Amino acid sequence: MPTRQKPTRQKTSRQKTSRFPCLGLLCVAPIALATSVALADEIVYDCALNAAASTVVQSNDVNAPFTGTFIGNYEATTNPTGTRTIPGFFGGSGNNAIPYTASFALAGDINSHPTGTLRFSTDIEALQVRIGAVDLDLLGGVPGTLAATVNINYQTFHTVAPNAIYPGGVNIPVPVGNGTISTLRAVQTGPVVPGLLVPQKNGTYTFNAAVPVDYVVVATLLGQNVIDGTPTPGVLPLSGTLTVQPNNTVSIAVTVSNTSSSTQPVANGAFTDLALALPTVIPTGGIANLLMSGTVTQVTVAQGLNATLAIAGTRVPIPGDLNGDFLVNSLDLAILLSNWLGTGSGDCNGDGIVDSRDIAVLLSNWS
Ligand SMILES: [Ca+2]
Ligand SMILES: [Ca+2]
Repeated sequence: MPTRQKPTRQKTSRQKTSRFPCLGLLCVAPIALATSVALADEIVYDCALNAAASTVVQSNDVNAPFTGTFIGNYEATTNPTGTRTIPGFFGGSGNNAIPYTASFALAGDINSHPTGTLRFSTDIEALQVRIGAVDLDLLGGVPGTLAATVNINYQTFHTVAPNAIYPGGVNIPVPVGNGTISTLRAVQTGPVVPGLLVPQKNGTYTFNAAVPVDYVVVATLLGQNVIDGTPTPGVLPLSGTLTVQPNNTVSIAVTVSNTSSSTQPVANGAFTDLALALPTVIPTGGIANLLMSGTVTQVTVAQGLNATLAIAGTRVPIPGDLNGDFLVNSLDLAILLSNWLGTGSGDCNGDGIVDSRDIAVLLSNWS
């Protein structure tokens, strides 16, 4: 395929030097052309992920320490048979708040089919690729669910209804349902990222690029938004193979392998009266129904991302290319002039009239 690109370039150069139309009103044209030479061999493709053929395996390890108190769900009028909590091994009375320290843990893999778009610009002659406008939904719109556990540590207490003793000083893992990661996006920040195209066989090129992105994560744990979607700067490393195809398309196979870990403060992390079904310790086999209140102050998220992305790209139309052959030349100029002061084809800037402003657009993209 590189040899396919060459004739286009040579043709382009020839047109620049010998076939430029000489019109009186276009005497500034050579300057405009000179400034466009650097981009002459750049071909821009709008690209989209093929979700069915793309996979993401996301390994998660989310940990959020928190402290607070819990109390039995007994209530004299509304729940008189509920659990009561009392400090110590025995004795005491009433229903008492018991201090605890704990951590939420959320771990496991989420498999998804990602969606998204990005823009590839290639310059086959210069062996360069430029990557821009990356916007990937790594979950493909389908929230991922992980089992959540609370590891809880407290001073010795006992319960009534059921009658049970909870010796203090040990970590008790309690399954507490699911955590959900509802959003995982990577959105490019900053300008396009250049990469080197390394020619392979059969019109394919390999490349590597590190794209600066904001990762946007929304995660819910026990009904609380513990990661609220605040963009977090990161890097999306892309390694891939680009194949230039006929019909002005490209196919791109990309692999992503990345690990990250960060600790963020949690704003508004206070919660009250969260239902906690705490298995009894002595004797085992029962459930104490507690209401837990506390404050989550920070969350640590460690993630591994392994993805295979299948991407298809279609060449972006060139402003001023009025006949759609991806060249801007005298054929397009003829179309423009045939509609002079009219509307429709030739109105390159979309202002409703074909005039000298459109000539300027056409010339600035002259092949
Ligand atoms: Ca054309
Ligand atoms: Ca116009």
